[in-house]
Amino acid sequence: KFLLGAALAALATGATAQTIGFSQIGSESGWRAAETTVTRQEAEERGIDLRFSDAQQRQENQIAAIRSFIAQGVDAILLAPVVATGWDNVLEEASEAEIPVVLLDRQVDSSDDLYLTAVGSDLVHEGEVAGEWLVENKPEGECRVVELEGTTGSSPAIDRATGFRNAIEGHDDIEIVRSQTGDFTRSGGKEVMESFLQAEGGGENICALYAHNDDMALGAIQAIKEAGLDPGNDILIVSIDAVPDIFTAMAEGDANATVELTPNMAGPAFDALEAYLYDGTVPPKFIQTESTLYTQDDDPMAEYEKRKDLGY
Ligand code: GZL
Repeated sequence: KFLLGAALAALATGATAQTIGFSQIGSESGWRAAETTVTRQEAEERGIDLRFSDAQQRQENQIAAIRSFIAQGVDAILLAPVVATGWDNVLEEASEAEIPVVLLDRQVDSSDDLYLTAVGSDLVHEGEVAGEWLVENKPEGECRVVELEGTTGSSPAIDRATGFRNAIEGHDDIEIVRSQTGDFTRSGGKEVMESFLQAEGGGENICALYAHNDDMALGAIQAIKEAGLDPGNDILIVSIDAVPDIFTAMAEGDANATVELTPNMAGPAFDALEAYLYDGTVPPKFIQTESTLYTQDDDPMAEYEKRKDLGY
């Protein structure tokens, strides 16, 4: 109560708005690095004292960071949860300390009583957009697809797999023949794509790659080239995030389509927190960000220019 009162008093006097702890997953992808950059910028603009923790993609480090933020008596916590399960206890502790938690870019299986709101895209819909692009752009006949999944147990890996399968359902000439996690990293995408190529006769009979993020697709493109094949033509490449480097790949004909994920989850999160801390406005449990498809027809280098300085 005291904390909330202090925060309200501070806000009422227009003093420094809030001290907010941010438990970030890590920097596994260009998109994640951009999210961190944008969050710092948004906090700076709002006069928020941002306490930042990089968990190196380990849930135990995130849990420890949240406990530290509670001990510091922060006014609120941002959490990008690396996986969907295992959060009940620490979220209960934040709730008991009356510190609101806002989820960024991934979801948790915990009861939504345990967080104020979640800011993110419709992860299932992203997978559907990717799958629909393949349905409409695949070559005639059978299309054997390999899939690079995100971090095992993360809500984007689960939901993007679901969405893609929703879209290709009923199209019997499209078949996902191999799926494996590349952990959302370029190196992971390259290593797993190398194994897919070896397992699939050098890649001659792979029609398309669906990667849950652009960084894994970019790693896979390297592996496809090293195998002597032409990414974007011999093997179609569809992924998610819309990072700058996927647009240069598109301009070179090495990638075909991406679904944009904004790195600015913090803006809506800070807005919701200020409304909540300042005048008790309770936000909806989910604040959805847009998902837009970009292909080689959308002037990729212009899209690259728009994004190249955003901290990816
Ligand atoms: C999705 C987000 C994913 C990005 C990846 O909302 O959690 O995590 O698509 C990142 O680039 O690793």
